Amino acid sequence: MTRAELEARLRADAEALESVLERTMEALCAPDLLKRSMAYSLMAGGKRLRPALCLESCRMLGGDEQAAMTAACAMEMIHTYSLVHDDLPAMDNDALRRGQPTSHIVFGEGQAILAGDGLLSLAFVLLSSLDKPETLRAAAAGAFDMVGGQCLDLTEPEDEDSLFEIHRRKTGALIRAAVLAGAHCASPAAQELEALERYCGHFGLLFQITDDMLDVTASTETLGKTAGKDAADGKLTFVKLYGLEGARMRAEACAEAAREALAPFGGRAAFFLELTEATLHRKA
Ligand code: GRG
Repeated sequence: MTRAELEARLRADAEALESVLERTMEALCAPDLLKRSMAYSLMAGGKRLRPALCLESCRMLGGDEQAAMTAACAMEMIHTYSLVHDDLPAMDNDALRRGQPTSHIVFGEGQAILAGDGLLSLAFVLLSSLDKPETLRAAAAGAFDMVGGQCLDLTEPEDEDSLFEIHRRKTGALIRAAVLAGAHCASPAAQELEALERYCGHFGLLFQITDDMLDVTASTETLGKTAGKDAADGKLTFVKLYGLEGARMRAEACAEAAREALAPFGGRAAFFLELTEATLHRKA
């Protein structure tokens, strides 16, 4: 798969996702303010990475794409909830996300908390409608692990081991959940699941290391969130730990290990191979 083909596929996946998200939000029976605050963050764009991972792992294994689309919507809702809550004054206290003022700036803190609660709950309403226990279990485990990562992050890690542990949970768990939720919309063999889990471990770390690199190399405008915030807050990041060049080398090693993990899938892994390469060199 070429870079242009990858980008076209990501765009198509995102467009399909957004139209289902829009319909889902319109059909929602809830107070108008809650619907508006949930939709405000959910429909604000973003890379839609987790839905793409979910849809593409299902596709790679020849599964039920309609079920994967429902799971993909749920994954994006869980992800968006985590961003809304992470931006709250009690957490990371950020005013900009996905290129627009954060939920608590627009709706107030109470409503932002509820918008996140609503998104998380709705995700599980969708997942429970699927009658696919493994998909539900993968998403639930990922969401729970992510909360654990955030809990550890609030304790301000000081060493390398705790930084890896936090990001395995905080970033890695939802990426893994998205891939496995999609895979379970097919009938994956045990070896395929093991290979996907290995891939997710390396890809999740790659995604976080490049996220830390972008915090110091990219602009607020490009990122749609406040650039340089980690450094300004004195946070321990992979860049602080290894330096920019060291972080780049770690990212390359992660990408290489991620590619190796995909070997059992042969040509079927074309999307994931190119996504790994694109993530290594991402600019946003
Ligand atoms: C509040 C329970 C709770 C969890 C918060 C997601 C998160 C955990 C914190 C956000 C800060 C952060 C750097 C998290 C690591 C994961 C990450 C890189 C999130 C941003 O994901 P992108 O870049 O965002 O895919 P878009 O907006 O493109 O979807």
